[in-house]
Amino acid sequence: MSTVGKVIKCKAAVLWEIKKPFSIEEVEVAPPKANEVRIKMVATGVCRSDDHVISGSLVTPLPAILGHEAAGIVESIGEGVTTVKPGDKVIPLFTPQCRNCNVCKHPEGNFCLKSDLNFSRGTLQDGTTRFTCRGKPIHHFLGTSTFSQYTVVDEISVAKIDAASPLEKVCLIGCGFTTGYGSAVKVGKVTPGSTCAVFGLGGVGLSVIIGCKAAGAARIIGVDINKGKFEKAKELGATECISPQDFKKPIEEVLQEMSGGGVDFSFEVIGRLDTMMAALSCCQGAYGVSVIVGVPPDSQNLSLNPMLLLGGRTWKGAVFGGFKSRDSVPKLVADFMAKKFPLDPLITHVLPFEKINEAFDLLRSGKSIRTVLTF
Ligand code: CND
Ligand code: ZN
Ligand code: ZN
Repeated sequence: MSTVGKVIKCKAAVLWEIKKPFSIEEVEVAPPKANEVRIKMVATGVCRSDDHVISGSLVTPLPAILGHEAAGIVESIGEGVTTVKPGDKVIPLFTPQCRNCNVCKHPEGNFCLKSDLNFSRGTLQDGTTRFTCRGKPIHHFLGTSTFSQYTVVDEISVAKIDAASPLEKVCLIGCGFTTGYGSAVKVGKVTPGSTCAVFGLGGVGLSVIIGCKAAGAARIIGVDINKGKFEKAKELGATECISPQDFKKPIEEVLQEMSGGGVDFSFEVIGRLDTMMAALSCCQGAYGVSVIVGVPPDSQNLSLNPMLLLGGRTWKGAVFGGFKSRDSVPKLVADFMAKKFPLDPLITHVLPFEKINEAFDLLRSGKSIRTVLTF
């Protein structure tokens, strides 16, 4: 029986309050309104940004259905939707691309003004939600909410992808891979022969390494306090790996010495203020480029001596690897299908969706890179 136009009852992982596990609930998912798309989820990755919500360091209205790294199949579309149709394989986009705002019209910008990261409303673009649980409206997260068997997204937050693509792998193109890879090739613009330092060797940091290698970096130094991450980092292109805990002096000094005065490119892929400063300081003072990829703790500031920048260093950051999402995601999926980059090494665990709390425990204990939850 067709579900088009009807409310769908299905399972979702609801986060009722911070610092608590998800609760698997029956939720009601309303049909898509105009310019919206309802998606049957097939696979979703677990990214540290979702965990930042649980820990309270990334603030979004609760209760909510989190999840922002996924792939699925369009179940139905609302009035006026032209870019996807029922049956299409799609990736939901936590950074939308409205194609009308100043950012979307700028050749370099990708952080569309319609992104919910700007407002933290926890709704779709029309300001309302499509989820209900136990009679209560449940918030969306970043316009994606992929920890649900069905979700509704705005048309500006979804990209159609190759019908032959394996959704349980390309879901990583919805965040981790793209964010890391783009941070190297598009935001940092890593150059051939350069020396790079990557702070944080999780799914996003390892994807930065894949990008640095693809861009032709000669040396890629991985930095992590969990030495269990070193082997995979080397497999993906790191030429050396170090732990700050093995040195008495600050890690930025160690990296300056290792690179003869400072690395060309550094990336912070953890989400901590101290490592953001270390990453900035370790890059060469006249031409080094440091990129913030990690999501910092809510409402905290850094103070720095402007001399760090006066000599010519560049300090920048980006969401979603600087990629314009709707334009780039289908191309990245095509590149994956053409074997231009790997995703398999990033996927260490595959679990049924119901085991979502186990997946987060694996992430927190440092045992997983990416766990893919399948529906
Ligand atoms: P994950 O937790 O898998 O990796 C972080 C790594 O950092 C782990 O290997 C830790 O061992 C390591 N680490 C922790 N503390 C330290 C420390 N003090 N010194 C050195 N290493 C340390 O996280 P992930 O790869 O999923 O995500 C990384 C960050 O990227 C995180 O902050 C996440 O929120 C952010 C992110 C950003 C964006 C974006 O668009 N900019 C999108 N998604 C995720
Ligand atoms: Zn826009
Ligand atoms: Zn993410």
